[in-house]
Amino acid sequence: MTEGANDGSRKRRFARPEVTFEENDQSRLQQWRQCLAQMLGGCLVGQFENGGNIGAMHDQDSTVDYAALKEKIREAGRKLGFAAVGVARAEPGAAVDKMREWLAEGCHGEMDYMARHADLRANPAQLQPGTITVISAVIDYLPHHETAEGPDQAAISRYAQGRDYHKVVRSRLQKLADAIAAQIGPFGYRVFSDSAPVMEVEFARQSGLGWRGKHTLLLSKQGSWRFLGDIYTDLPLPPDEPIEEHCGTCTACLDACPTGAIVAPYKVDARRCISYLTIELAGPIPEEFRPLIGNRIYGCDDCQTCCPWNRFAQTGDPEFAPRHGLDTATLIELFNWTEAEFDRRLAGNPIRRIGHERWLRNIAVALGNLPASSSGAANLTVNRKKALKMKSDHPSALVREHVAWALARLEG
Ligand code: B12
Ligand code: SF4
Ligand code: SF4
Repeated sequence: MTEGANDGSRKRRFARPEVTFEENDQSRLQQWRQCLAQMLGGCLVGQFENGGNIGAMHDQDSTVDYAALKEKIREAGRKLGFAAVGVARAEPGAAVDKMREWLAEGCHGEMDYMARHADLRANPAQLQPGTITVISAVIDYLPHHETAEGPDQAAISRYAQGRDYHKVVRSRLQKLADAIAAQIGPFGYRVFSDSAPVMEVEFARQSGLGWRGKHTLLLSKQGSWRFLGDIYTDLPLPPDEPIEEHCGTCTACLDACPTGAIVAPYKVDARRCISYLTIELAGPIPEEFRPLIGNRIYGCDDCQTCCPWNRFAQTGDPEFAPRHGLDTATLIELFNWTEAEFDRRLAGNPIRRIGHERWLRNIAVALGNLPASSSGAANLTVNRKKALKMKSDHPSALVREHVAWALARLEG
């Protein structure tokens, strides 16, 4: 899962260039003002109305109790559905050197933007001038505890079975920013969720929202099925303390990874990761990985399903509940979606971003990976071959090549 190409495209710049916000923020702000007043006690809403311009930077004010403000922000965050909110200094520290090593080794594969934007990632104030503080927030997304193990079932990673988190998380962060403005007046900020070069896991870790698991994701005693989002801001909020790590001697995620992508604790070589291979990679999936992908057609959850801490995870926000039967669909059913159906059914879902061609590429690979032992394997093979042959002359060379690979495997 990676950053949206450009979160600035739908934003309008106002008088002060350091702050951007979405087109309809002013009208949304009006609607929200009433409920924000209730949420945060309403004391400064009048001032906000008079102050007006959210595009201004925050004038540091010795009369503001920033520690108390932080607690109010946390409380407002909880009311907006965030599982937790924390604060860090806008200094990613030692994680930057590790990121540069990772890039130097080429672990980012074809995700060129990771290398291109490394400096912005390392320097928050370069991305958003005036930034001194990061407000980190997490939203739980676990849609259910089921795993896609039926012989003809498609495995779609859990984060992608419901609504697109980029929009949901950023829209809630915007509401949180509105709530802060209602409290203290205009301040400088920008909201992100996997939408710009931001070291989200590192800031969440520094904010005390969890520790970094050996799979590199943010992990907490409530598990790792959480989306992260951030507000870069010029508010001098006091930072929270990081929490203790609790991976101990466990190596379950390293052992469970089907492709050996967690090459060392705290290090994922994206080029081997099924999430990268099925989502980020535009061209052919290297043949050595195809058999290892199994029935995973979009992303992979194995390093999380095996994690002992996820036994305690609760079902997440209803926004991320499965839609269009993506939790139970069969490979053949999804393979037969026309491009128009793909576009229509997946509107508002992150999968749509990969496009129909990569979708067919991924499903072709999964169709070629017959489960090792399943009753009715002969029937399965016949049905799969039939579906694959229907796409043998697909206009896309990428699809044709993966279909041919799958057919050869089923025949061999
Ligand atoms: C690029 C990216 C990917 C890439 C690379 C993943 C990776 N681990 O680097 C790919 C496409 C493979 C990917 C996959 C997934 N992703 Co992704 N991804 C990102 C993205 C855009 C950037 C992450 C990044 O900077 N990676 C680069 C490396 C250098 O950074 P790093 O792993 O964080 O840590 C390095 C150093 O900091 C250092 N380090 C840091 N601390 C420490 C500590 C010690 C002791 C040591 C030794 C080293 C060390 O070690 C690493 C270098 O080896 C973030 C969003 C964002 N803007 O942050 C989402 C994000 C990390 N992804 C997310 C998710 C959900 C996933 C998937 C689960 C999706 C799926 N189901 O398929 C998988 C999980 C795979 C995995 N185990 O990482 C979520 C994670 C939420 C969480 N709970 O942490 C994020 C935060 C998006 C979001 N806003 O919610 N992703
Ligand atoms: S997402 Fe899957 S392939 Fe990627 S590191 Fe985790 S277990 Fe390995
Ligand atoms: S599986 Fe074990 S090592 Fe991996 S993140 Fe979970 S607790 Fe840590």
